[in-house]
Amino acid sequence: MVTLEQFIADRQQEFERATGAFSKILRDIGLGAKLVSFYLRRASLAGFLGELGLTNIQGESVQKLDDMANRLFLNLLSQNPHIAGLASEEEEHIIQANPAGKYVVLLDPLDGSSNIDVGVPVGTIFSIYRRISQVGTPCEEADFLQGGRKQVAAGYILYGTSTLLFYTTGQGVHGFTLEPAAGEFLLTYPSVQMPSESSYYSFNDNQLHEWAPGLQKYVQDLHQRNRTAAKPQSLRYVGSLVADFHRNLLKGGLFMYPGTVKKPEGKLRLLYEGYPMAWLTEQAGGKATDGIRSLLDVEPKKIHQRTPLFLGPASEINRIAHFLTENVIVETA
Ligand code: AHM
Ligand code: MG
Repeated sequence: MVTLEQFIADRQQEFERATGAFSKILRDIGLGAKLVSFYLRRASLAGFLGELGLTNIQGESVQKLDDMANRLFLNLLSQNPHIAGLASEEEEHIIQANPAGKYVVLLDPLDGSSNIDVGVPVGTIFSIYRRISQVGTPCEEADFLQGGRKQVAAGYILYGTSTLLFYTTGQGVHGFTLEPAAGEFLLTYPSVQMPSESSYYSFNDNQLHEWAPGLQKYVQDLHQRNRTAAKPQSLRYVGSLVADFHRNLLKGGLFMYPGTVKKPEGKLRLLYEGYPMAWLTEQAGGKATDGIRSLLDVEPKKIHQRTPLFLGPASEINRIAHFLTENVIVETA
């Protein structure tokens, strides 16, 4: 059995020549995950469910557990001497931590929070960069706006039937399961590869009439293909990105959250959700775009920027790009 800490320590040379800085950051993220997992399991009995009565920077109602996870991760990580600063989906501005730190961390502390009250899995998403501003000075927004290809690590924690932590440092995707009695994440999914064919599709089609005409045709084509396919693709969508993504990563499937005529930039956030999931997808052999462009190459302009998001096997993602760029006619039976 290999623990998360052992696994990271063995691979530490991937980043920092044996300073241990990176291992300590991932260890703290793992510790935060264990604590959030503990609180989530007790939430309905301990009165942690429901709204806090505030709205966040995104204009969304903050749940009590959103706030708890946000404060917990920020408190924990801001004490880590290797972290110069933090950005959170729940916070308007970047947060200064330790000027001597070499890294900055971005977090979606509790993603899919509309699912908290109904017992559906939620997640935490993280993304780590090496700072570009001078060590010893306060970090700057530019440290967080380097672009997806500059991530040095990214991953998620899924609070589901078990608590899972999946991450990449550019050397594949590796997954760990929390063993609650030992309080350790154990390696259970080494070198994960996304199946090259889609078995599932995950999207909310309540705005389909507002999507680009090419994308509406793609959906028509998807249903059309299902009529004759030996193994038709099934719809699976719970509205919790980490849970929807995780299923598709292991089983093969498309996740998409497109923009609409009224909101071309979509709903999901480029830095907290888009880049980390895009890198994990690529590292698992899949493809990630904003519909047409590689998502990791989309230039970030502000920390709370939104983006359309398409993640999945290359065959399906390429098909979407084809429908979006060519005027494809779908033959209906
Ligand atoms: P959140 O960051 O406010 O929790 O919202 C993000 C969530 C994602 O987990 C999920 O993919 C999406 O919102 C679902 O949105 P919708 O309810 O519009 O389908
Ligand atoms: Mg989110």
